[in-house]
Amino acid sequence: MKIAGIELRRVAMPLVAPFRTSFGTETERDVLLVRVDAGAAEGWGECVAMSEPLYSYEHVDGAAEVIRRFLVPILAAAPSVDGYAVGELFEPIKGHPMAKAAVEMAVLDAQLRIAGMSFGGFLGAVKETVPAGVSVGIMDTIPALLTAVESYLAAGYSRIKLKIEPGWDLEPVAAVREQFGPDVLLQVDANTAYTLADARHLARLDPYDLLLIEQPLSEDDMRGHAQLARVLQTPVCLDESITSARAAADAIALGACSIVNIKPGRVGGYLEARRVHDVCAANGIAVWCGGMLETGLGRAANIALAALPGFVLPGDTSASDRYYATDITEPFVLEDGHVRVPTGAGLGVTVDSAELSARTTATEWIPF
Ligand code: OSB
Ligand code: MG
Repeated sequence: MKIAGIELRRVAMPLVAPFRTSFGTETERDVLLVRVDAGAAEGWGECVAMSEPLYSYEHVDGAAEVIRRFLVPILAAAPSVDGYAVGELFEPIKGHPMAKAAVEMAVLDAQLRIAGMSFGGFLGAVKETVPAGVSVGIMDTIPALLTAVESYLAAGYSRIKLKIEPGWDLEPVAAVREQFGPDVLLQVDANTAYTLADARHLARLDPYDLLLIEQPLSEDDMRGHAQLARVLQTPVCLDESITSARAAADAIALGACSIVNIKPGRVGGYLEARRVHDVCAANGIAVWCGGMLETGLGRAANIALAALPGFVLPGDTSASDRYYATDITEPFVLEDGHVRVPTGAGLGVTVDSAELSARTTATEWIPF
């Protein structure tokens, strides 16, 4: 495939409600989009880096700089490019998986739109719909949390994930269990807010029969997670720590987790995400698809990925209206607690150009 150029576009997406985690509060998603012009088709990529380096070391301005300064020249110098070539071409550049993933996604989208093949078909999706979970932020009060959880359950979400941090862990979990009963699929996500010294405290979550506890310790603390996993009954799931298929293999071998959250941006793209899935499947490790408050573009690709056979737990693949009043593509909606895997060519969703223009804060065209 021959590429004429790449457009970097910044889009401001106000969230329907503030989203608070142990690392900060988001009220507006500052999204970096990558548009590849391949002549016969254009392809879209969404960079999941956040405005500040609080979830991981990447941030939106940094990702844009890495793309324009290092990744685009590599692609521009290649005689021909496809989705598989992108990862190999970017190998010499260390790190910056979210920047790389956004470019790879855009190239794959263009290539698949030209080939008339869907993202799901390309990745190996085996389902037409996937169950949708929802990630519920830290709230000011327990009643506010219970109101939010009640409305998500009423909407049909099949799994609730509560964000936790020291001071907001046992009480919210106990309150949700007490209010909504033992049958609700419930899990927690600490986003690295604890240390191994909190092991006994975290073991007090055991009686609540949680599906998993996600990333309790630091990103680079594999051994700590292995030690923690030995004292908790709640299964340990890793998010931030799983930066590649190799990291997943290491974590599994060490006993650092028994479940893996797969986020394509965090591992450098959808092809590496599929390799993480394959490593986990080969080891009998359950996976689910994480989210980064994506627009309809990233959501479409995540939902396609979540339809692979190893994704046996509901993901953070919520309906669009959980995040945005209006999206830049047609919205994903809940159907009986599920979202539908797009079947059209490429991502299978169409950008609403009026909506996109209205939300755009900056554009930059880089010809090849
Ligand atoms: O840790 O999974 C996380 C959002 C931003 C950054 C990190 C995380 C999250 C979420 C929300 O939990 C997932 C979503 O619904 O998109
Ligand atoms: Mg997480």
